[in-house]
Amino acid sequence: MSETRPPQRNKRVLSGVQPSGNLTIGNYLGALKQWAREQHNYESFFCVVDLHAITVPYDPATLRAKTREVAALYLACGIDPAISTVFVQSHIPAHSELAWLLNCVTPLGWLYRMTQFKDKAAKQQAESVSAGLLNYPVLMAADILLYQADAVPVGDDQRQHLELTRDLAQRFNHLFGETFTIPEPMIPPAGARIRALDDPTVKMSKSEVSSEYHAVYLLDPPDKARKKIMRAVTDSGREIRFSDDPERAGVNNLLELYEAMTGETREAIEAHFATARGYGDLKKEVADVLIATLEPIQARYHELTRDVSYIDGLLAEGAARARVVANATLDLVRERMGFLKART
Ligand code: ATP
Ligand code: LTN
Repeated sequence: MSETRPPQRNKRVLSGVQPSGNLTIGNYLGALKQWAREQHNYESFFCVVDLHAITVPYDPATLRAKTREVAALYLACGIDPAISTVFVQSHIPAHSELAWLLNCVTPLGWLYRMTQFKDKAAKQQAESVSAGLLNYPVLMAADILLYQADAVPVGDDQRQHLELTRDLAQRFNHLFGETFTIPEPMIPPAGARIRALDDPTVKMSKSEVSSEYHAVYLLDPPDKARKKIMRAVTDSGREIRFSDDPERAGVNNLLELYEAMTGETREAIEAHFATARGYGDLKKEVADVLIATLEPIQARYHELTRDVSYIDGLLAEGAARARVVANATLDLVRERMGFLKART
């Protein structure tokens, strides 16, 4: 008897962003820029993870508007819907169903340990922290494992969630037999953890905005983006060098932004700024590069959103493609877990 082998397929990536606010330059450099590059090397699935965005208090009308906006920004940042599958997570019920099934094989201790849960829970009244916030990483694991993704391009803050996804996939495979591909994190060498401009001790975030000068948004007009960079918190020194010193985190962050946007080496960047007169010169150049980075994204965004039905149509096509892959995995999971098949 000949051995049956799984059919050969291209390596896959899957990733997503929550429609929980305005996309920042951190989201672009940590995630979307990698997606646009890797879509040429992998069969790619990019979803707007709306089910994740409801794990903290939110407004329904804003969620709906942001879901479309985030999808349009994926395309504006260079995701090509002709080669990548772009869809909305809640359009594929398999995500919620697999999340439930995986919840039943996830030890609670793994979830209580997650730093994102601890951080986000600490910011709310204890009684208003939802069970969904605790289960958030299980839903993320379901997103990834449904598509049998080989790699997951994300920023550095998602490392721990990826580790949990891998542990969960291994546990499932061990309990029920080989089912899931074990995914690898794909974290960019530069720009994986952009810090807040108003407080370089914390991550730049789209939903936790401490002041008007916290983040540069992808849709900020050029003068606003420039003003935010010019006001970025630095220190009282003048040396323009990469540094791990927490006292110098502000300047380091500006240099990392420059590094991630230009793709130049750290040596070349330090040499370039060796003759600068002070942080003002650095800020001016970072702002120039930033505005040049945002300009084509914004132009494409405005072009794409002239007709909202265009985005909705693409999302329908994306969902149709994603559904086939997701349902095939879900069928296998149901069988492995011992569910009786419904007669059709
Ligand atoms: P929220 O504040 O709503 O929790 P967020 O801004 O952290 O959101 P997510 O939707 O959670 O954004 O993340 C989307 C992607 O962007 C993830 O891959 C994440 O790692 C990446 N990312 C988010 N913030 C940054 C940042 N400051 N630097 C680099 N990458 C980031
Ligand atoms: N938790 C992720 C968002 C996310 C995600 C995913 C990322 C949800 N599902 C699947 C990669 C793959 C975050 O960035 N906060």
